[in-house]
This record gives sequence, structure tokens and C-alpha cells, in this order.
Amino acid sequence: QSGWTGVNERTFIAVKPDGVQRRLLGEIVRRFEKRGFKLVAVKLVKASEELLREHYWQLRNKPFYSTLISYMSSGPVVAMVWQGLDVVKTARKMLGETNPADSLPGTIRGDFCVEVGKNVIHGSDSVESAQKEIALWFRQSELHRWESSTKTWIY
Ligand code: RTP
Repeated sequence: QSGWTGVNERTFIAVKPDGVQRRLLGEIVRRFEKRGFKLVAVKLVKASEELLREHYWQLRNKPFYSTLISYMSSGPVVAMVWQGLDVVKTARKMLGETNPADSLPGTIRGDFCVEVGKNVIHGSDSVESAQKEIALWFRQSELHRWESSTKTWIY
């Protein structure tokens, strides 16, 4: 879809079941907000196996695939869409490396986890993946367009 570049670039972020259970949602949302990104969709979902199989289709032949699917369906995840300049790449930097052991302190995985099989958060790895993942996890009507109001709300 055109129009999804520049400041309108979007990425799909999911706080995985371990992140939700460990009450890391607020901290993660805070980091994205403070970095300057805009939340355009969010929901708490118990992902179906069908959805997860589609989401991780490219990993279907990996030895950890079935462990990954059961981990991801072990509890609700928080699915989000964040928008902003270069958000796909910047979000991946904020997340850290896939393996938390390789993630620098200051990144989400580098600050909050140690195991690749419990790495707290997912982020799209390219603009193309982001478009596919957003379409997979959200209906069009769940994606919101909003601007910071120029009116004064707070007196
Ligand atoms: P994600 O999709 O979750 O953001 O992760 P990623 O791109 O950094 O990593 P990817 O290679 O796509 O792997 C997806 C998820 O599978 C789990 N994993 N387990 N060796 C293992 O046991 C192993 N390797 C990967 C992780 O949860 C990883 O995030």
C-alpha cells in the first residue's frame, strides 16, 4: 500500500505472553511513546494457532517452530501498530537482537530477558512484513488515524 512511508510508516509490535504476564506492557508502551511514535492500533488477544501459523509461516521448518507456537498461544498477547518516521528499523533497534544474550542494555530485550524462547516482544523486520502482519492481526476499522489536537484540552 502506498502512503505507508516517511512519517506514516507503520510497524507491527506484539508484546508476547511472557511480556504481558511479567507486567512489561506499560514500560514497553512508554518507550515507544517517548521515542516519538504514535499508537494507531492496540488490542489484547489470545492468538489462535491458525493465526500464529500464518504469522510464523517462514519459520515452519525450524526445529523450534512447535515450541514457538505453543509459547505464543500460552496466554494473551498485546498486538499494536506504531506509526512514525523509520519506525520499522528504529523499533527493531529498540527491541534488541532476537537472542536476548546478544541484546545491548538499553534495548527492551537487553533490559528485560535472557532467553531466546522467552524474548518478550515481536517487531516486524521490514516494511513489507509489517504490511502483511498488520493485515493479518487487524481489521482496517481497528487502525486509527488521529492528529494531536491544536485545541487546548488541559487547563
Ligand atoms: P520476532 O519475529 O519475534 O520479532 O523475532 P525475530 O525476527 O527477532 O526472530 P525470528 O528469527 O523471526 O524468530 C522468531 C521468534 O522465534 C523464537 N526463536 N526461538 N533458537 C530458538 O529457540 C529460537 N529462535 C527464535 C523467538 O521467540 C523469536 O523472537
